[in-house]
Amino acid sequence: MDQTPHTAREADPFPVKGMDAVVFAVGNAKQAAHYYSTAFGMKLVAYSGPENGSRETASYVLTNGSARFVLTSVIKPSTDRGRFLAEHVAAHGDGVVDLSIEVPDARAAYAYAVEHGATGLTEPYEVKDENGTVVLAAIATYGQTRHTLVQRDGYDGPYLPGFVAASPIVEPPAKRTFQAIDHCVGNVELGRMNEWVGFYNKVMGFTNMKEFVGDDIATEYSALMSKVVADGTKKVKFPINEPAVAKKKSQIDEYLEFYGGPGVQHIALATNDIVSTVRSMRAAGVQFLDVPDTYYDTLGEWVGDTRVPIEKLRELKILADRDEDGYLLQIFTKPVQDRPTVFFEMIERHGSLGFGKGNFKALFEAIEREQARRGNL
Ligand code: TYF
Ligand code: FE
Repeated sequence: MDQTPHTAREADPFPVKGMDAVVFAVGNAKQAAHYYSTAFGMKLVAYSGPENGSRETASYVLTNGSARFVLTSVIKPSTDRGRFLAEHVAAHGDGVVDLSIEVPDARAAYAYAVEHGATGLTEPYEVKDENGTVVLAAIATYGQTRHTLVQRDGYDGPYLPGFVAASPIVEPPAKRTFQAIDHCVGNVELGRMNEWVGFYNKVMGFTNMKEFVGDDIATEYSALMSKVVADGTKKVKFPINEPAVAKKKSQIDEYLEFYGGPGVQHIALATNDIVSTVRSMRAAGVQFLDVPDTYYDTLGEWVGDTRVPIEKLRELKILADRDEDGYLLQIFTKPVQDRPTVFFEMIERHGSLGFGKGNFKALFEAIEREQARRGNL
């Protein structure tokens, strides 16, 4: 039962239901759909393409629990939308064009956002089919990224009007690899993190979470600064990174250079059995960041007991962190395309609402080793 007092519910200026989808513009959505099916264990559930009236783009919708990815590629641009997507891929490579957010009232959310300084990209409009009606609107965020605001009102189709149900590409794994989107991270230019944090504060009423990487840590070893904003219910969490001027070239600068500007850096996916998740993803060929063995030599001393024995974490190179609320287990993939841009995180939370602050040093050193291997450090 919803225990939220009535007044608290009313007080939320920008209520959200959760992430609706992460929408990727890619060079070859057909092959990307295969990768996210076979390597990430996701299930193809919906499709839109020339066979059902979309002659300009092909889109594959994959889910895993409540997590939804939409992979779109351009077949033949003929409208502004098609040209935008084609140019997005040309400029940025495969990347995220849209962090869609499900809201109870898209018209109200759009009006609030625009009134508080957001750039409106698409005014609220209705789309309907035999499965019901959806209201959509979109606002701009960092770089060429947008937030589509999706009001579903019990819509019963496989994704949105215009999409048809599709069968899985392969049989999904017996055991689910992840079940939700935990957080979505953006990289912005040097000196602009606070501006974007302010954007989410003003435009969406999101508040800052306590975890952040400040000046002190940044110059010491991380070469980045980071703050986290979240909606009132903490279902939507957006960390924002900017490069820091440090001894070495920042991993955020590497991203900005190869992505061609600000954009989504990583998507964290929540699992309740990270060991089996990592085993099956590794077996399917997903590459994760290497962690030096010495990390595990002292881990037990400060992280205490975890569900997974330290030796198993060592074997699979899973990181662990603890704070006053509990602990978390996490691991990071290498970039999933040739450009050193977008990557994923798998995270198993046990009480902790943090982002792995205790791992920042080990993690950023691992990222920098990869950066050096690419000749970008
Ligand atoms: O989302 C986070 O804050 C953590 C830590 O380049 C992190 O996953 C932050 C920056 C980064 C990689 C990981
Ligand atoms: Fe993260």
